[in-house]
Amino acid sequence: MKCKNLTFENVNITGGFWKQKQDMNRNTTVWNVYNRFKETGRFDAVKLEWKEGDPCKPHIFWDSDIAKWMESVAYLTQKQREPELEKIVDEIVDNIEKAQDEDGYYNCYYSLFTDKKRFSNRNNHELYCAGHLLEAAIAYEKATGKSKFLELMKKFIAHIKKVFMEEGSADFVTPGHEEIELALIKLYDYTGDKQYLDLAMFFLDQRGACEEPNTLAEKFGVKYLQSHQPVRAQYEAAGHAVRAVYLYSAMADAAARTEDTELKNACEKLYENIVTKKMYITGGIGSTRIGEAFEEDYRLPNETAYTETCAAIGLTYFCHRMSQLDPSSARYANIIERVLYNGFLSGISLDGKAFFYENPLEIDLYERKMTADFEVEKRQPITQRVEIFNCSCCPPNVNRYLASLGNFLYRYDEKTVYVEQYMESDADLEGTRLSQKTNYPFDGKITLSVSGVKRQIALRLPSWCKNYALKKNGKSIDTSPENGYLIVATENGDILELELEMRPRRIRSNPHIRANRGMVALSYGPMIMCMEGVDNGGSLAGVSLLPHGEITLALDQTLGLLTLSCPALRQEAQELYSDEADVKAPPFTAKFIPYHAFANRGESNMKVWAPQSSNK
Ligand code: FUB
Ligand code: ZN
Repeated sequence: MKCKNLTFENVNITGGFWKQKQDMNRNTTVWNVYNRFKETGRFDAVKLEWKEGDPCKPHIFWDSDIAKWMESVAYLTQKQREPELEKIVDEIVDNIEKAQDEDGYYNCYYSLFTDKKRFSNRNNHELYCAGHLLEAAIAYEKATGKSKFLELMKKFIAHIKKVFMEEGSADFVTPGHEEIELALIKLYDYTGDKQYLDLAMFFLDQRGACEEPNTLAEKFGVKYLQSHQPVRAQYEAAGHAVRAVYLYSAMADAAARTEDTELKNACEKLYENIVTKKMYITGGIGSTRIGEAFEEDYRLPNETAYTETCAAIGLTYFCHRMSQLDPSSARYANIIERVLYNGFLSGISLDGKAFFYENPLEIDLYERKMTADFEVEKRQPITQRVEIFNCSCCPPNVNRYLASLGNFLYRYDEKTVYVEQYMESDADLEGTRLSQKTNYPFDGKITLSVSGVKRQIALRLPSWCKNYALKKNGKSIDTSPENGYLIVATENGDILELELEMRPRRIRSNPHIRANRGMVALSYGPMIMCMEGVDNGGSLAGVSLLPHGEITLALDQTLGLLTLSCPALRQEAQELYSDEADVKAPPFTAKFIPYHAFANRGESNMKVWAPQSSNK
């Protein structure tokens, strides 16, 4: 038996930090996204009633916005029926059925704007929308048993197969925005029908291997669409970050199903390149607004970090798939954890109503004000989350992600269960039942009760954790990590207690990252911390952290989050230039909150990386 990822259908997150997020998603976020999408015409566009002169002109990828939202409803429904939401999805499906062409083609934008030629503009997202609709349709049939949506989408896929694979009659060969590849592999897994894997392989094999239009290359560079080289020769993460990680996810999926070693090798190289040279400490990726793209190695500016929420989500998809290609290593789950608690979660407000598309690591309100009206190159990220964007891909991605978070907790084969993430939960892994109790990430204690079929348990030792204690049925066990896991033999009824030492850490970055030279960041457990002006007297300009001295931990009752207090100095206002001896920098205690919670108390300066003082 190959190592499998346990899917969220077999995992219930029952309490703690993530249950609160999942409840918020079910009760608030999904509805909020629905209401904003409804007001802006996204749901009604499917009715094909929009006319020139009406408000809310439909956009080329609105189908993908509502598809991701429908996929979220499917995941929520899988756990607990939601009749009101289900009714909305059923109505949309009825409208899609009406709008779908005889030949199977469906896209509400092209059906409204009939003067536009289908499959003529590679960058117009028809295949991207098809992929998201397909993912939603699979999820909806699984959750409800209703098959209409998936039947419609299978008809659409048959049309796509005909146009692209059989006739070659489209004006391009591979999608401008990847997504359909991974959706097709989901359909292959769900139906066992190899034609869907073949179509996914066609899109992967053709990418970069044939001549096709790349109209944005002049503006965003030839790598923008990841078709500058055949995929098996791509070793460096490049171009539009969301497109890239969706592609790499599909490549990893394909490699796992076809045992294509060249594809696997490319995935390993791409993974390595991202996590060692192109990823922020928060797990954010895609550093530049220009082309929403990866930049050169180590170019990770903080204030202008683009780090789209969808790209963070996509990185975890890629890592999750990589763990199937390399099952014995905990490295992928470590990155997933980094993204989850930081660069993903910063994308949503604490009340679950508003979103960041960009997730910068520094806000300087003065600088921000100066550049607000600049052209795209210099413009900085917004400083407050909003409920909807013109290009609103991130909010429904957050919806579907939170609703299916259980996907990331466990992997297993006949011998071992790998515990990847620590969340209070119950899980059933073909005979082995696990119950996790934990207050993580508030502390590092995890109790795991094992019942049913016996398998050894591999507990991930997070990369940030230096000390730990492990007990089985109350007795200490002395075990060293193997590839990042603590492996324990278990029997029915065993109870494992793992205590991961969490302590505040001072982190330095690779000196090649110019923006972070001489800087230090603080973390606690999986959480990267940040300073906000609201806690630290407004300006953060003169604050430097002392290299030694105790960093203390506290609970902020209002935010419901852990905070750190770090000995620091604050340089007082002075003349433009002064002798060092004249500069006054009295001691000061800097307060840090988890990065993911920044910008929840109004506009504020913010910093993840702060200068480290040379004073003792
Ligand atoms: O193009 C569709 C989505 O909108 C992308 O994934 C995002 O980066 C944004 O461009
Ligand atoms: Zn997005």
